[in-house]
Amino acid sequence: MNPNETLTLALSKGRIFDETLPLLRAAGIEVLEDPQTSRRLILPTNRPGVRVVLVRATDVPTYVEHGGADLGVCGKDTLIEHAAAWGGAHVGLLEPLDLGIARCRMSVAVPADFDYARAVRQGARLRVATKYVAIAREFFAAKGVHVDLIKLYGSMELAPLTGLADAIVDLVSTGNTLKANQLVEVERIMDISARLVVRPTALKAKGERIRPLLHALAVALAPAS
Ligand code: PRT
Ligand code: MG
Repeated sequence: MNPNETLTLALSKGRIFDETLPLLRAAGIEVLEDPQTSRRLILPTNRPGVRVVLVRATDVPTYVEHGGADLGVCGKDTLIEHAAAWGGAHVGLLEPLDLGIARCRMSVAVPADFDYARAVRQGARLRVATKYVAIAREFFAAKGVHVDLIKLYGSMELAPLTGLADAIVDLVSTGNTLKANQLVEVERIMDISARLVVRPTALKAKGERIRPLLHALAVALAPAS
């Protein structure tokens, strides 16, 4: 099939894939292979000309922006950090739908025995470990708290336990991970959910295919009345 006629949707394995599947199904799209059992990175669907590509969650905006995919699903956290990585410069992505899936919150957490409120009141300089440097920088700057940000790529929870940091900024959903590591949530920075993103040039070139899909997804999201 002519690549100009193919619609490519970028998803990441795990919760984004799992939670997007029912929405696609409601929009009439069945993904024909299971990423748990298949090693393929390009998955066919029941719709000729619609395919899914599996990429790292943090690579979804890049794939969509640069034409590796036409649409994608990724967390608002990822979108904010992606935009900031480019100096807040214009990122060529439209965000037409909040899919309301993969919900969680971005929070500040500290060891249970650390008096965060007191440290902030006293104007202490906090060492904060996070994967979400842009969100953390913006949040503490707005609060007028001085921070040394320590960029990590995973297991943020470990940082305060080893003395690497005083606090972390991370995603929280059930709170079980924090609890298991004797950390407590002391600030809720923002609520997070996954968004559908589209490249504007794809919408222009393939609008007759993309718009009905956006519409069907929006209908699937609408609360049943
Ligand atoms: O895992 P990988 O390094 O490949 O990439 P990723 O972590 O970016 O991907 P993935 O699939 O883990 O997350 C994709 C998106 O899901 C994120 O960008 C968020 O928008 C969203 N999401 C929703 C979450 C969570 N909930 C979540 N709980 N992403 C991560 N977590 C982690 C959190 O970082 C912490 O380690 O789960 C842990 C906390 O969970 P609770 O339930 O113990 O509070
Ligand atoms: Mg993860």
